[in-house]
Amino acid sequence: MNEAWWKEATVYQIYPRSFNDSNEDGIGDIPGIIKKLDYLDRLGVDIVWLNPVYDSPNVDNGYDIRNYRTIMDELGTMEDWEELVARLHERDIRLIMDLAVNHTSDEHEYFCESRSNDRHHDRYIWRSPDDDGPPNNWESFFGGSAWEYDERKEAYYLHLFDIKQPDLNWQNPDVRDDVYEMIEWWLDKGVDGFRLDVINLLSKPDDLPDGDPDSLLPGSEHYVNGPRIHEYLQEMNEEVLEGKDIVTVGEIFGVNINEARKFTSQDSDGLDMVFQYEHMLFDSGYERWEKREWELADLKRVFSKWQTKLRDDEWNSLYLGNHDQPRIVSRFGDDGVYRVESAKMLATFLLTLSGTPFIYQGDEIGMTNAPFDTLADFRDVATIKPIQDAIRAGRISGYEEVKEGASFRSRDNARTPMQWANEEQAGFTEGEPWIDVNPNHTEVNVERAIRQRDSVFYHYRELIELRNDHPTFVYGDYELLLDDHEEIYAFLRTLEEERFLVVLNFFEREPAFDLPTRIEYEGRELLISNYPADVCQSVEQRDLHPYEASVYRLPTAN
Ligand code: TEU
Ligand code: CA
Repeated sequence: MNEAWWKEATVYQIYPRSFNDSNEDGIGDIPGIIKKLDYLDRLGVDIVWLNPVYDSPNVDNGYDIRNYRTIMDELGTMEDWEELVARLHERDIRLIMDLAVNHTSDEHEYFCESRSNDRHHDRYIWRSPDDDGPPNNWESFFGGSAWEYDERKEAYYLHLFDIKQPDLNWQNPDVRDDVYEMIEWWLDKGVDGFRLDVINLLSKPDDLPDGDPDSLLPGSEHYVNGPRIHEYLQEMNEEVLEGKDIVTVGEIFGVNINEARKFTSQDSDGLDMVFQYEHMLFDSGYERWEKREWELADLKRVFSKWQTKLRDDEWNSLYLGNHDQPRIVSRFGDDGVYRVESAKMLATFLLTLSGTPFIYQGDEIGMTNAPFDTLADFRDVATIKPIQDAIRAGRISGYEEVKEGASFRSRDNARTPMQWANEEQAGFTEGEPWIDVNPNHTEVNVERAIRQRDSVFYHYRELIELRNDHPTFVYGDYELLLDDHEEIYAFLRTLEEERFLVVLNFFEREPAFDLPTRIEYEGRELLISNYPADVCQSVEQRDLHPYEASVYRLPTAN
């Protein structure tokens, strides 16, 4: 058992634009975060992951970086950032920053030069036109060709994301050296680690071959874990990460567990953990607005694999949502009648598994998806552009046609302002928010959650405490029970003499719960539940309550 502080930690993800506005301009900012540190302390988290706060023209809310060493004006100053780190550290909370180095903004100094005067030409991926068309058929994550033609330069540049996010050319050692230097610079300023944005997309093959036109994302087969990816990450590790007391988590898109191992294994790339993507894909379809039904069997299959198949020197991250995904109660729970119960059930799931849990802001009060009645309600380029393109191409008649799926899947669901109180604009801002607050803030808000002893908030807090008190939840073995049950997800966590049983009902129905007879549960103790204790005492042969989540300590581990 290789112990580490970041394995035992609980992470809280802050999307700064939507967290708390301190100066009435409608945009969350760093001073706004500083005002809420008591709240984070109260929740009991150990690490904050901050989405990008660097200077940026904001086509992709900060993932289009213009200058890696300054803070975006709207979010505050470098002094504010320094104060944030100091205040967090005073409370023993560490800070990890977002490292987005697959691409920069097209307003980054080097891209401007590569465009206008050829200096730094090789830092980006420029290609001459091929028979008057783009160099290949690769498509952007945000829809349309991944190539943009520059009239003046008479060449195309590659952008896997927005037109204003040109991909860096990682083949160029100058690009890599700059990134390593920048990492050092932030480490010297006191950051405790990084979340590495789309880190497995850095390496593109030399000849840029066409992708399979029928695939979900033509071209991705060539740059997802491209030819030199592990070489680059090993180099980054050796140059700047290795041996430092920091934590790194790589976002790896479209990677199976065997591949993923190379990223986290200490004798390979040496990242501390990865965000795997499998459980984010099984309810999505070909189009951005497609919503497919998911089955509990899918969730069990994916989670059980990641719970059991990592080696001793490999580690897992745990997340159910983030700033790119629908709200977790709306997706995996119930955002209607059983909002509170299902939010607590998902919290129990997240915080009793092996790996480092990441809580996305607002999930700790059970925030839900938002309405988005018209296309104009959205702000996210990844939602708006594909719909506009489809309307323009005549593939759909208008937003109405795709509203149900698009409003469900939009990344903006996670980006509506944090709901602090039953006040104008949810207490997020005194001005006009950059994106509408969810109308249900009258009911779902922090103030109320803090007041009510049985709120989702306190459930998260208790689960975090439970995890801190029992290393079994962090390091113990995982064993799935009732494998084929369609509604109940139950598992054991065992470490030496300690054993816990976690029972989760993922639906509203009230299935009968029969434990396998080989499990010793005489003398069990209920540790936490989302229903009153007296109704959850018995585990053998009773019906579970809607969205029930109960955790028991079992007598021995044999
Ligand atoms: O996300 C990568 C990514 O693939 C997602 O945007 C994906 O398209 C989405 O999850 C599908 O629902 C990272 C960041 O998390 C995201 O916010 C950025 O937009 C993107 O990279 C580009 O930097
Ligand atoms: Ca502000």
